[in-house]
Amino acid sequence: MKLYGRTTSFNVQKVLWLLDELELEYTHFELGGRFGGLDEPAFTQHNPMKKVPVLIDKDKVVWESHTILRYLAASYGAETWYPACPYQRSLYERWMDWSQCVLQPAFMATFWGYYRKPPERRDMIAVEQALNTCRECLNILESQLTDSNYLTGDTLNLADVTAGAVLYRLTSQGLHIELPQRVSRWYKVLQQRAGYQKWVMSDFTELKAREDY
Ligand SMILES: N[C@@H](CCC(=O)N[C@@H](CS)C(=O)NCC(=O)O)C(=O)O
Repeated sequence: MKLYGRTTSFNVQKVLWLLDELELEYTHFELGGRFGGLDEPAFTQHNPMKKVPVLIDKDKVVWESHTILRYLAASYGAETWYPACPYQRSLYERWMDWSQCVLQPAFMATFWGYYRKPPERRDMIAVEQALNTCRECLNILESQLTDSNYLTGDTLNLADVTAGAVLYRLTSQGLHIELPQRVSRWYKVLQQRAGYQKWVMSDFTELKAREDY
């Protein structure tokens, strides 16, 4: 299996984390960002969107990070990663979709509005508004979390991978945001996973004030 995409990409990190959770063997190729290569015909024939991550599994090509996560979980995960029952799957898939449509855009607005802009180009009113949306999202997560260690049950699943991956940069980019109590406990549990430490909690300072990719 081959995974293409720069390690500093948040969307690539989710896939790398899952590959490690599933204990799969793969070769990782840095691509995009300062590594370039997204306009090369050899790459665009795989992903016409010219974006990373892209997974190649033998003769199969998969792009879009959440589609890759579902593909890996369905192909190689145990029942807890991809239950046969559609309703059981929907219990975590709704959080994946919510992450992509609501949580991640709010976080990205803070990251691109603050961290990836030089100070003189920051619109701090817009950043604060996005931060407030993130706080609302954290409160939603807080009400979902129970005594269980994970977002939708007793084991780690794709809801945790997608929503949980946001927490590191959201809390490490220099903006003030407090995690509610249960979210904070959940974050501590995620931080103990080797894949989270290795891929999600990795250095992202090369993205500071970088607006070009
Ligand atoms: N919705 C897509 C977004 C893909 C995307 O925007 N990838 C970014 C990195 S996070 C990218 O390829 N940017 C160009 C670059 O890194 O050069 C996904 O989840 O896979």
